[in-house]
This record gives sequence, C-alpha cells and structure tokens, in this order.
Amino acid sequence: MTAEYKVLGEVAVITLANPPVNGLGYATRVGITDGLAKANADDAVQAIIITGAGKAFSGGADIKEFGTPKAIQDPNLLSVILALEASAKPIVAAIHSVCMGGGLELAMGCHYRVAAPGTSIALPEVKLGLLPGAGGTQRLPRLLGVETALNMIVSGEAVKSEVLAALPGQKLFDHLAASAESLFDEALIYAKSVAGKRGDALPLVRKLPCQHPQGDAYFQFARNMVGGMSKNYPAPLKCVDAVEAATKLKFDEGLAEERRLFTMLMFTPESIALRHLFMAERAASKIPDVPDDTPKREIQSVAVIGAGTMGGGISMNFLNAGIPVKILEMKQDALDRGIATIKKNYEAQVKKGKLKQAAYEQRMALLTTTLSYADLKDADLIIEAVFEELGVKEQVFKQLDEVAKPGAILASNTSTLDVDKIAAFTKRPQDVVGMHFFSPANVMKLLEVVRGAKTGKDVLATVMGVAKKIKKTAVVSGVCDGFIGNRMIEQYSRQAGFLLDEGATPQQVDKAIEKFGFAMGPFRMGDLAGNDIGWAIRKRRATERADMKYSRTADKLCELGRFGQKTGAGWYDYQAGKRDAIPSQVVLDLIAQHRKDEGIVPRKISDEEIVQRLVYALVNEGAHILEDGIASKSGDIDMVYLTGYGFPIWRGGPMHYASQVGLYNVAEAMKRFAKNPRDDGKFWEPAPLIQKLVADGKSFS
Ligand code: T1G
Repeated sequence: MTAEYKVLGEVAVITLANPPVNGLGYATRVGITDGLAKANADDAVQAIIITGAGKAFSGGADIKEFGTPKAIQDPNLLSVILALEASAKPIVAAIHSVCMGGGLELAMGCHYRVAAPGTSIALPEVKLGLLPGAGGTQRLPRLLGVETALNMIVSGEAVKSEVLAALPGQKLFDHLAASAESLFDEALIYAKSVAGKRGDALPLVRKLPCQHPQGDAYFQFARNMVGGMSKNYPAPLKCVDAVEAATKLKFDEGLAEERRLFTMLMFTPESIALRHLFMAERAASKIPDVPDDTPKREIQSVAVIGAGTMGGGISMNFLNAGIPVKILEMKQDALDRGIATIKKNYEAQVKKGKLKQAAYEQRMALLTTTLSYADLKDADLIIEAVFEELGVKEQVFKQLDEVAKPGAILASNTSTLDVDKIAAFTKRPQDVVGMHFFSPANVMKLLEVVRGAKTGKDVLATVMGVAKKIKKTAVVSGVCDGFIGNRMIEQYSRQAGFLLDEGATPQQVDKAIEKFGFAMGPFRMGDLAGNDIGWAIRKRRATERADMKYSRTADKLCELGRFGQKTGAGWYDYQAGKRDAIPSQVVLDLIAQHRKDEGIVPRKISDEEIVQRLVYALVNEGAHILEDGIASKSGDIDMVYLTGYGFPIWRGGPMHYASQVGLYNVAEAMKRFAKNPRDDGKFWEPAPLIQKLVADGKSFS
C-alpha cells in the first residue's frame, strides 16, 4: 500500500506516500480506506488527519493508471471520497505544495481543510480533455462560489492557497497555516479542536447550498465565453454543464451527472490525445541510456555568440531564468543592434503588463557583452548562433576550443549542419552538443538537443536539466540532415508542391490543413518564414540529394523574387503593411504554365487527400527517423511537431494521430499515393517499421 498510518495520541494520521506526487493509484486508494477503517474502529482515535508525504499533498488521480483496469478498480476514487465524507470521526486534510485534480477532490470530501500558504490548488482535468470526475464540479462551487469554481475548472489553472483563503465567503479552507513548516502541527491542533464532533455536527460539503443569482443567464454567458475553447474539443463546455448541474440537481444527482460527463470525455479521441501528450512531454526528458542520476555540470553562467535574432532570443531564455548571459559579437554596431532588440522585446512585455519593470531591469542587469572571445573563458555553457555555414562554425569552435574553460559545454544552434563535424573542430568533442532553438527563440517551447556520436552523457543530462530550467520542451535528436522536425517538414513540403502540380491551389491546400487543425498551412507559412530559405536548402540539396524530387513551382516563385511577406508577395499577394494573404492570379498563372511545361493534366483533389498526403508524409518520415535511431520514442516526434510546428494539440501529434486512424489504414493510403507518377514512388512505400507494426496489429507506443 502507498499510504502510511499512525496514531498520535487521539489523532490518527493517514499519509499518502506514492512518489513523485502521491498520484491516487489503486494501492494508495486501498491505503486510505484501510487507514480510515482502522481509525474509525479504534476507540482511542477521536479525529483523523490525511496528508501527503514529499513534494505534494496529491497531484490527483494516477495518470499512469489511465486506460488500465486499475484506474477503475474498487475502491475507485469516488468511493474513497464518499467513505471519507461518511466517516463517523472528523477528518482534517492537511494540504501543502500541490493539491490538484483528484487530490483536491479528496480534500473536499473531508470535513475540514487546513492549508499551507504557497500551495498550488487546481482542478486541471480540462487540460487532459476531461473534467473533475470525483465530485470536483459539485463540491468546489459549494466552497468557493459558482463563478470562482467554474473559472478554475474551465481554465484548469492553479491558484495559490493564500489567494483562495482571502476570498470573501470562501469555505474551502478552515484554516491557513502560518507556513509549510508549521502546517502539520497546526493541523494537529485543529484536529484536536474538533475531535469531539460527531454526526450532524460534522460539516459536509454536500449540504452547502449551490446556486447562482442569474442562473440560466450566467451559464449561457459562460457557454458563449467557453465556446471558442471548445471549437476543437468538448471538455470545456462539459465543465459548464457539470457545474450547472450542481446548481440545479440534488447533490447525488449532480454527482451522477458529473460521472456521466466524465466517462463520456474519458473515451474521446481528444482526451486520449491530451493524456498521451502529458506523458510524452515528461517522457521526452528521459534518455534511454542516460540514467536520471547521471551527474550534471553546474551551469551558472552562459555565453551566446551572435547577437542576431536567434542569439538575442536564446539569451532572453536564460535571462528570464535568472542566469547571467554574456553576448559576444565581432562588431560593436551588431552588438548594439542585438541589445536594442532585446530591450525592445522586454519593453513590449512591460507595456502589455506581462513583465514588471523591476523584473525587466533585473534581467538586463544579468546581461553583459563583449567583442573578445577571451572574455568567454569563465562561461559554463557557450551557445553559438552564428551564420549557418560550416566554415563559419569551424572558426567559432576552433576559437572556443582555445578559450573555453575545461568542462564548459560548447553548443551549436545549427538547424541543419552536422554536429559531429562541428565537434571535430575541437579537441573536446565530448563537450559539444547541438541546441537547436526555434525562432522566435524566446517564445517557441521546442528545443532539439542534438546528440553527437561523442557527446558526453553528463553533457546531455546537463542540457536536459537546463532546458527544463528555461522552460523548454527538450527532445533529443541524433545527427542527420534536418534532425527530427526539419527532416519531416521536408517531406511535408514536397507533398505540398506536388499537390499544386497535380491540380490544387495554394489556398486550397492551406485551408484544408488549417481545417485539420494546423496553425498555418505550408504556403502561408512559407510566405511568413520566407520562401528563399527553402530555396537555398533545395539548391544545397540538389547536389547532396539529387535523388530527391521536388515540384519546381517553389523555385519558379523565388525566381520572380516572390519571397513572401518580406517582399510583399509570395504564394499570396499582400497589401503594403498588411499580413492578410490574398490569392494571387500571378501565382495561379505560374502554376498553370508550369503544369503545361510538365505536360500535367490537372485533376480535382479532395481536401481529404491533401490532409492525408501532408500528414502521412510526416508519419512515414517519422517512422524512418525511429528506424534510424534519430529519435528514441514516437512520443518524442509528437512533442517536436506539437511544440515546434503547430500540429493540433487535440490530435496528439502525427505519430499518435496515425495510431488513432489505424496504421493499416495509413499504410493502405500510402500504397495508393505510391502509384502517383509525380512522386518518386519509393517515398510512399510504408516504412518497414509501419509494415511490421501493421503485421503485428500494433500502433506507435
Ligand atoms: N499521476 C501520475 N503521475 C504524475 C501525475 C499524476 N497525476 N502528475 C505528475 N506525475 C508525474 C509525472 O509524470 C512525472 O513523472 C513526475 O510526476 C513529475 O511531474 C478523478 C481524473 C503535479 C504540478 O492533471 O500538473 O485527477 O516523469 O515533471 O513540474 O478528477 O506534474 O518523473 O516519472 O510535471 O513538479 C489531474 C498533472 C489528474 C496534474 C508537478 N491532475 N500534473 O509538476 O513535476 S486527472 C493533473 C502536474 C484527475 C480526477 C481526475 C504536474 C505537477 P516522471 P512534473 P512538476
């Protein structure tokens, strides 16, 4: 069992002990009910405290149990909470650190709640595509009022215990402890103060009234507000339904309605996807052959080489985390421009109220600059963000090899170059690693950590720890052209071009994939990022990868100088100073002429084919990436596409989505596309990994 029981005088103490966050898994639930039975059977016991060991009171239901029989095995969470509520003796929940989801629902089933200040209180189930399924939608409104409760349930965001304790009329907390350190002692005193209470003298949350003065009007307003969030997944609106039920039904009927809604959501593809991503995000930080206890190097100071867009954005990540940064540039004016951009970014945040002036000043105080490599000699981590050309990287790393202190980590922000070749420019390849940030580097969550053949395991462990500190989702990639994300988007872009050759228009392709859920289709994205970037890569690849065919439309577009928004015209036309993409007759004529030149008779292409060709191209290349060992888990690839390329979160990432469609169906579609004369055919042969999974009746894990 993972709940401990002891008796201190007349008070029994049940302590949840299921690290890391006291998830309310089966063994813990058994421990609670066993402890409760013992306490109620022991005449010496007059009151009961329930609390959590370690770094949480409880992080809620054990997400790792979801989808397994244990998740619903009795005693299920609802029955545990009902047992607490029915206890003959008073129960005090002593809450600290984290009290979320089922953990908060458990506490609300107790008679009293004593909380430490600084405790994160939340019902975050909506972030998993669910709603609180163990009484949260029925009890929280009774304790905090309908509006405060609904806001917390629909947002899933955490609120600090002292903030809630200060709300007028709140009944969630009976006592706020002076500190986390004194919590248990104060809970013990509180328990003794109520020890004699029995029967009707024991406060039950279910007996509290629950109504809203404007009733229907308020919930209609709430539905209108939440409607936008629910466009792609049902959970937020169901949260409103459940809370409304609390104001209209008797408690047990409301509980039943909540259970019905929760069970329905549990099996929606959106919730399955969101729960997959919750686990995938945490699994991404685990590197199969790098144990969690691998020693990490101390990173107390960072140097960034290059004060351009990437260098400035990278620097801001560390300044935001309170880590001093020294930026090196070769020329003073480039340095001045870079610093001015950083200041402008922070000042914009201050203006929007997203950053306090004092915090802005603190960050700038951590920033220093230099024109000399010699000044980087004390940096623990040095990240170069210079021009994307191997010769330039060679100069940088040879200099770093001379000046960087022993044990300094030397990282390249390269997005396509070979990290092994870069490491070979130094005498310390074990200290060299890729840290591929995505632009804008201070905004995008994704960080591809590129592991060279000789990169040390402690270097990897250190960089993964740094990534968490600067709030990045780090995914480890092996060395290949394009690592994980750009290697996959290459195939996605190829299919986008072929679709134009065969009969689609840029706006049709963009609209189809944006309807699927991508933030932006390939052609609007090209116009935003600059079509000349892909043009340069294709020119480079023309020699290195002559076997890879492309539609020539993108090159012909660039030959007209139509690089996108920055030139006022790309796949779309743009009015001066505006970003609205206007379908372009010039582009349609260019595509029509190109089809004539190629002897292609255009055909009508369905939106379904567009989505399949684009998404399955990602899936097939993702499977090859797994076969090549470039990524170690399919969930890593999902995290890359979610956090770096705008894949719709409620679909769980390309690999998870393919598993939900069914790999057999995906493979059959690929075989149909392989008959396409335009393509190089062999690309669409389902990857061997996919064929094996289909043969074994399995999916990506
Ligand atoms: N169940 C199982 N494991 C969990 C967990 C949970 N609820 N929450 C976190 N973990 C694991 C996580 O996988 C990782 O494991 C480790 O704890 C540290 O997590 C009926 C149905 C609690 C604020 O949604 O928000 O209750 O990778 O890196 O940054 O209504 O985890 O080390 O093996 O995130 O300190 C509702 C989700 C569940 C809370 C801690 N609860 N968790 O943050 O650590 S559904 C949640 C969090 C529910 C009921 C419904 C955060 C945290 P590993 P971490 P952290």
